[in-house]
Amino acid sequence: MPDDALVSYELDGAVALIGLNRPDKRNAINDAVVESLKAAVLRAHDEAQVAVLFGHGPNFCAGLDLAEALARATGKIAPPRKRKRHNWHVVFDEIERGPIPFVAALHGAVVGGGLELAMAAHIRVGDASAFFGLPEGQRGIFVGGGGTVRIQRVVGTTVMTDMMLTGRLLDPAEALAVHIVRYVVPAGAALAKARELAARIAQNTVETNWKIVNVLPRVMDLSHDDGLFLEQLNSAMARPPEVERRLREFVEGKARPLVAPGGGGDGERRQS
Ligand code: 1HE
Repeated sequence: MPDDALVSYELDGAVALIGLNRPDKRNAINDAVVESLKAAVLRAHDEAQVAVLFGHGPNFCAGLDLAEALARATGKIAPPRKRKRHNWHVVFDEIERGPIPFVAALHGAVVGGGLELAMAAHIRVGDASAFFGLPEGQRGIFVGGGGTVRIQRVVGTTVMTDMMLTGRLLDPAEALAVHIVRYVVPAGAALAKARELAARIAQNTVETNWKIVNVLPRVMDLSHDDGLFLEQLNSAMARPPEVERRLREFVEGKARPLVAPGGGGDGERRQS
C-alpha cells in the first residue's frame, strides 16, 4: 500500500498538484516514494487535465535513497523474487507518456534520480536556487531512472557524459542553455510559474494535449518518412459517426456475430 504522506496530492480545478513530501531526507526516492508517486500519477490521469510536480521543503529531490540502496547492496533488503520491469521506469513512463502533460517546478537539489524524474515532465521550470547534477559516478553507481534515454536526448551525449564523469553541478543559467529547464524564475517562484503554465495548458483540448505528449516523443524515435506518416495519421484522426453506429449495433444485439475459425462464415458464434 502506498504511504500517502510521502507524496502529497491535491486537485485544483483541472490541475493536479503532486508533491514529493520527504523533506527531512531531501525528498530522496525510496521504494515507498515510488509507489506513492505512482498512485498520485494514476489518480491525476483519471481526474486532471494537467499535473504539476514539485518538492516540499528546500529541495526538489536528492535522487535515489542511498540508505535504501546500501541496504539492498548489503543484502539487508531482498532483491525482487522475479525479474520485473524496474518500478522507476514504469512510473516515469506513466508521467512522460501518459494521457496528460506534466510541468515540473524545480528548486534546490535536482540531482541523480531527482533529475531523471524531472526530465520525465514535459515542461520544467527552475528557480534561482536550483542546481542540477548526476553524482552517480561519485556514488559508484549508474543512472537507473531513464536518464540514459531522457536526459541524453535532451542535453546530448557530450553534456551528459561530462555531467556524469565529473559530477559537476549546473546552475539555472547553464541548465537553461542545455534545455534542462525552459523557464528560470526568482527563488521561491517555480511552483507559481508551473501552476500558471499548467492553467494555460489546461485550456487546450484534452485530445491535442494527448497528441503533444504522446506523438512528439514517438516521432522523435522514428525515421523522417515514418514520422511524417504518423503525423498525418494523427492530424487526420477524428472519430467518424460510423464508429458510433457500429458500437450501437453491437450493444443493441444487431451486429453480425464473430465467426469461429473454420465456421464457414455463416454466423457461428465464437466461444471465448
Ligand atoms: C539522503 C539523501 C539520499 C540526503 N538518500 N538520504 N543522490 C546524491 O548523491 C545526493 C545526496 N545528497 C546530498 O548531496 C545532499 O543531501 C543535498 C545536497 C541534496 C542536500 O544537502 P543538505 O546539507 O541540505 O542535507 P544533508 O545534511 O546532506 O541531508 C539531510 C538528510 O537527508 C540526511 O539524513 P539524516 O538522517 O542524517 O538527517 C541525509 O542522509 C539525507 N539524505 N540525500 C538518502 N539521496 C535510480 S538510479 C538514481 C541514482 C541516483 O540518484 S545517485 C544520486 C544520489
